[in-house]
Amino acid sequence: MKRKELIETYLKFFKSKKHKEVANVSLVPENDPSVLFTTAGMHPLVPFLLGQKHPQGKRLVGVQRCIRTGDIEEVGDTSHHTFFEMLGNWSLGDYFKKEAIEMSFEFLTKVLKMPVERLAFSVFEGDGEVDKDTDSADIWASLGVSNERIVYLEENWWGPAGKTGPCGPDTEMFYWKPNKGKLPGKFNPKDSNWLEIWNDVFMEYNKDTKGNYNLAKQENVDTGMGVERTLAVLNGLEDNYLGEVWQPIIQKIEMISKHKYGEDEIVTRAMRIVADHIKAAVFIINDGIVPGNSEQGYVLRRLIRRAVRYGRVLGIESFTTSIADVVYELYGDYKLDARKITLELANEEERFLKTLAQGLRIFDKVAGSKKMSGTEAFLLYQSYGFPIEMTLELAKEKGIKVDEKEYSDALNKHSELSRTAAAGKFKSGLADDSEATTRLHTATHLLLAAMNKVLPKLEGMKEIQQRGSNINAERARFDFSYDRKLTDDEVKELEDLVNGWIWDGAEVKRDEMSLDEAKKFGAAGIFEDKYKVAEKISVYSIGDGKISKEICTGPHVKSLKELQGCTFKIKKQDSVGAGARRVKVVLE
Ligand code: ALA
Repeated sequence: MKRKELIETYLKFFKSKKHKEVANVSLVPENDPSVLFTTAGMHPLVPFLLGQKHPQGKRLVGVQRCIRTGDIEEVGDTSHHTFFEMLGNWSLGDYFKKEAIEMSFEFLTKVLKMPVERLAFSVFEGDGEVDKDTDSADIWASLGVSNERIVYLEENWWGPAGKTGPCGPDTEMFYWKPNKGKLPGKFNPKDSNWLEIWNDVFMEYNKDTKGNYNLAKQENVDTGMGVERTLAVLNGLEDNYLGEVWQPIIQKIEMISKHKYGEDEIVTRAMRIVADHIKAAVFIINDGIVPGNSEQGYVLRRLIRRAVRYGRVLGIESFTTSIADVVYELYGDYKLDARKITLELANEEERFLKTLAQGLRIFDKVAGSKKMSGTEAFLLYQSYGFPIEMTLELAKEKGIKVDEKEYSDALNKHSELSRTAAAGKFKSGLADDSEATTRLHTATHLLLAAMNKVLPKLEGMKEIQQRGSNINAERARFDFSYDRKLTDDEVKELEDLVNGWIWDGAEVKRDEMSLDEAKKFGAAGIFEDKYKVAEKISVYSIGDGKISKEICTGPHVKSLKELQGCTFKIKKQDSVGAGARRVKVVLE
C-alpha cells in the first residue's frame, strides 16, 4: 500500500463514521506558549478537548505532520524518525471506549485486512490513582481477541503533552513485524518485534498545575496511527527506510556518495540520519523557521549540522539541497516552498562547513587526554557552531569525556538565550490556559490591530500580518511582517494605543462563521490551507470588531476589563529573518 492510499483510506473510513476532516496544521504551534513543535494530532485540538465547542462538530479525523525531537540521537535505527505523519480520529465528548475500540478493530482487520493473529493490545494497568482499565480489555476480548494477546501495563497513559491539560489511559495496538519467524502465542510487549502502530487515548482527565488529575468536562478520544510504521508493516518491510517515503531519498544519497544502503552498519546508519534530518529540516523551514541559536531555530540548526557531519561519514559535502529536491517531489501534496528551503539549507550548510574542519581539530587535540573542558566545548559551540549535543556525541564516539557542568556555566554566563531554556521548555510541553497567558494572548490581538493603525505600510505591503507567536504567563513574543526596526516614537504610539483600548475595557466576542464570511467580515488571519477544510472557523472581535477582528481558536479574555490594572509594554525588538520582526511584550 502507498502513503496516499493509506491516508485516503483512513480519512474515508472515519468520514463514513460521521467524522469531519480537520486541517493538517503548521509544525510550529500557533499561540502555544510552551511546545516547540506539533508532536501529535491532538495539539491544535487542546481547547476543544477541554470543552470548547469545535466548529466542525464532535467527531473529527485528520492527518497531521509532526516533529518529535526527544530522540534525535536515536535516529539511525530502523524505526525512529524526527518527522512523521500521524493519522488520528477524535471524539470530543461524543463516543468513548466501546466505539473507539470497535472502529480501530474494524479498520485494522476489515479495511487494512491485518490478520488478527498478528495483532496484540495493551491496556492501562491502573496506578492507585486511576483504576485498571478492564473495560478496554473486555471490549477487545468481545471482538474475538484472545486473552493471551491482551496485557495490562502501567505505562499505558498518554499526556498531558505538557505539564497540564487533557490526558488519560490508553490502549495501544501492536503488530508482529513481518518476517520475524514463528508467531508467538503470548504477547510480550518487551519484545521489540511487536511494533506499536496505533494508540487510542481515553482523555477523560485534565491535569492541573498542582499535579492533580481531575475528571475533565467530557470524555474524549484521541488516537494516533503512525503512517510510516503502518506502511512498513503493511508492505512486509522490517526496516521503515525500505519504504516508499524513504527509498527515493536513500537512493539519492547512494547516488551521490557511491555507497550502498545496507553495505555495513556505519554507512546504513549514516544514510538514515542524513535522510531523516534533511526531510525534517525541509518541513521545518517550510513552516517558517530559519536556523538559529534558540528554540525551533536551534533544533533546525542541529538537524542540518548533524546531517552534514554524517554526510562526511559517507564522504559527501554540499549535498543537502540535492537531497531536499527529492523530498519536494516525494511530498508534492504539501506544495513545499522549494526556493526558500533550498536557500536556507545551502546557507546553513555553507556556514557550518566553513568551521567544521577547524572545530574537529579541537577533538584531535584533546584526544590523548580523553578529557574536554567545558570551555573547549563552549568554544566549539560559540566559535565553530557545534551544537553541544553534537560535541557530546562526537566525544562519546572518540571516548572523550566532556565537562558538561563547566560548559553550562560558561553558556549561562554568556547568554540568557541558551539552549537549556529551549530544552526545558520543550519538556514542559503544552501551556496551561492560565489567566496571565490568556490576557497576553488577547494583548497580541490588540498589538496587531494597533500596528495596522500606527505603522506606515512599507513598499508593496497591504497589511502587517502576524507571522507567529509564543506566549507564556510572563511575556508574549510576537512575530510580524515588517522590514525594519520600529522607532522609539512608533513603539510609544503602539503602547499608548493598546493601553487606551485596555482603559476603555471593550468586550471580546467569539463568533463562528464560514471562511468566506470571515473574509467578508474583514477578519485578520492566515488564509491558508489551515482553514481549507474547516466548515466553520472561529473569529474573535474586540469592541464589536472596531478594534480587532481575527481568526483564532482562543482562548481569550471576555472583556478588556480583565487587563485593567496592567500596563502593556514592548520590551525588546529583534529581526527574525528577511521581512520579519519580533517584539517581546509584557503586561506589567
Ligand atoms: N496523542 C496520542 C499519541 O501521540 C494519540 O500517541
